[in-house]
Amino acid sequence: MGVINVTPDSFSDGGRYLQFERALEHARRLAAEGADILDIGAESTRPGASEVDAEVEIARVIPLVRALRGEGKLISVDTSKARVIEAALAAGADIINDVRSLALPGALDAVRGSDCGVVLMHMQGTPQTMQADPRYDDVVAEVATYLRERADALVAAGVARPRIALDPGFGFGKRGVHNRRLLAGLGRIAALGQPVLVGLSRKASLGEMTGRPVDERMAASVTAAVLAVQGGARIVRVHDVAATRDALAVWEAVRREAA
Ligand code: 7PJ
Repeated sequence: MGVINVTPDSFSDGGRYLQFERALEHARRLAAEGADILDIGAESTRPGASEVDAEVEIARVIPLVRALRGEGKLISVDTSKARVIEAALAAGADIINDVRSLALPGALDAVRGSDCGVVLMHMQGTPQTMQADPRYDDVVAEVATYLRERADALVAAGVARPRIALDPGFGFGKRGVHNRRLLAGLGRIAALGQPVLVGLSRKASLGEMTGRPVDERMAASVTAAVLAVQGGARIVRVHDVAATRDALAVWEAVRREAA
């Protein structure tokens, strides 16, 4: 899964069309590099980020969904708001990727009437506060329990189980040690029986382990992606698609000989 952010750039207002053109070009590059899924997001969920209005999210995301559908890739929309989910599905999105696990008002209802895939992610707290003081007794057990209960709630609401993928939510209300334990214990999340998605690409936890700033974390991100797949992840959400593809090709080729 390749990451496409459509957020206004910080040094010029760019104009909405320029922003769209840049994001489209980026998405097509990730597709050419071998992404199977293009994940489009307009709401920054970085620690401390402020919220984006639904209309703004729709205006940024929907033109991209329309432009990219029919190009042979699955289209995922990274959002939490019911109105954005409805607009994304109407525009042809295949997957709703929600860091809030469809907990906002109307979000669950918005996916029930479709056959889209859904990604449910664990987060402790909210993006505004989540990194203040995250605490767990047993992070892997607590995250697994949350994801199992949330998946069961969706199934009870009529979302077929094969539509649901689970994500431990690296960096979302987790300290370094929590992220490391989750990656080491990923098999216990995979054992829930749903496909697991992991997003560690360029995240602060990798910065902590390597001492590298965000634009120098490709090697760490690729390593994390390989460890995630080895640990049972079926989908990795990454910025560096070509490098991740190469690394997974090596992992896969060697694994075949061992089997
Ligand atoms: C994730 C995400 C993640 C899923 C972001 C960033 C922050 N969606 N959206 N999992 N992270 N499913 O990429 O640094 O880990 S935004």
